[in-house]
Amino acid sequence: MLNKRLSEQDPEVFSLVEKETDRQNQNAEMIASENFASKAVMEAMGSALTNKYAEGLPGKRYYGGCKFVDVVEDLARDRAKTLFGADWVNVQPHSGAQANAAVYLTFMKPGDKLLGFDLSHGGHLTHGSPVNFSGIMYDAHFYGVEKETGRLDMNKIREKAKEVKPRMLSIGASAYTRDFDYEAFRDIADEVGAFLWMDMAHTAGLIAAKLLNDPLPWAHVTTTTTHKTLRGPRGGMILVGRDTENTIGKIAPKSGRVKNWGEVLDGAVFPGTQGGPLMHVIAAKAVAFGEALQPDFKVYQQQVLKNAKAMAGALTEMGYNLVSGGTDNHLLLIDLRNKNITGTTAENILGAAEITVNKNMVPFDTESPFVTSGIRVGAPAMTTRGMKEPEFEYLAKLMDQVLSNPTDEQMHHKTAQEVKALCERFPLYDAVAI
Ligand code: DSN
Repeated sequence: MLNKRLSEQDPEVFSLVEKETDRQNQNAEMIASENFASKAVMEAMGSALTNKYAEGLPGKRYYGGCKFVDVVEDLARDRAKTLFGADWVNVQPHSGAQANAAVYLTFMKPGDKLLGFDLSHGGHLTHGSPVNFSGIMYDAHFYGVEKETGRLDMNKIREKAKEVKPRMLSIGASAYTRDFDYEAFRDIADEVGAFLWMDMAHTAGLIAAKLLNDPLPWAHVTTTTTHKTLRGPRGGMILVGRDTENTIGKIAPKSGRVKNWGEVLDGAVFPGTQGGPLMHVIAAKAVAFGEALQPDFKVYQQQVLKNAKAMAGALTEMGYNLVSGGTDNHLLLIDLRNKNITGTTAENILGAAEITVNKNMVPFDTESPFVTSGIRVGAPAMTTRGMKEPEFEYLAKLMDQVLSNPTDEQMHHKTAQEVKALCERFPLYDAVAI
């Protein structure tokens, strides 16, 4: 039983894995937070390291038999430090939300004030939404984008921070198409005596490639997922930049027992919010960080930006209304109100045409979060397949032919065939991805 392949041991699950792999192979994957990990990353995730308990940190575990996984975790930590220029990292968070939970546990007490980017303007659930632990346990306040520009106004954020006086000021988004001014955020945090936390989950790959501003010199703590633009396994990570020791110390002097803030954050991951680390995923993170340190990773990220811009240009020419007027990163947020179509309908009909996007609130949305007025579209996954500007312009045209004919099922079917033909020109995985 132990050495049987999945196809032999469990044909039912094997067949579903096969179908999902085929779907990924034949589909235009445009969800901005998704990407395709390499086979090497997936192989590490499917390895015998899944069997190992290793609570604690390399060299300080609560279990025997950790001599090899210790080296794996050290490799992951060292590579992440090199990639982001960090002083300290923890690679154990099972997800971005788990990484964020450890940040709250470190810097906030229940009831403390948070000032975060409003989810309905492009922020994230774990930045104070009332339905998430961050909004339930902490006193969450929000800043958002300006109605006229779709962009953040740092003067307005400063005013809000002076009014709220938060214990922690958070940055980071799941649907914001512009870069952040970290220096200005830090200046505001210093003025009001707040910790500054950046959640770079969406843009970590672009930041690693030095194509977007770097938060690490400015934020006291930075979190990320490892599977979006960073193109690794599903998981999370916490990082601390070079200057953090001194700057955090000024806000919250250390207690006698605390040697450094990295140590406090380590404790907030385990035993604070997690049990045993997923050593197979940590091995896959090490592989992904190794890939991201290669020169072709930067070329990939440059192409992500070019592709997102090409698609933004093509959609704008076809009369689509992009929030903020375009993009500086890997994603577009399309306000469909001038096309008389909701986000839900758009997601469904594009899905029928094998183009996968997600419905998304646009700032000042008039529809509910279940309906929405917009869709979010991202370039990372199709860029990983090797597509460039002409293919992204073509994808924009295919999206338009569906969105302009919302009830024409024949057109959706025809588009699905065109998507399939395009995908066949840019092969992804072999028949089964394991
Ligand atoms: N679910 C992710 C996204 O789609 O942006 C954020 O956690």
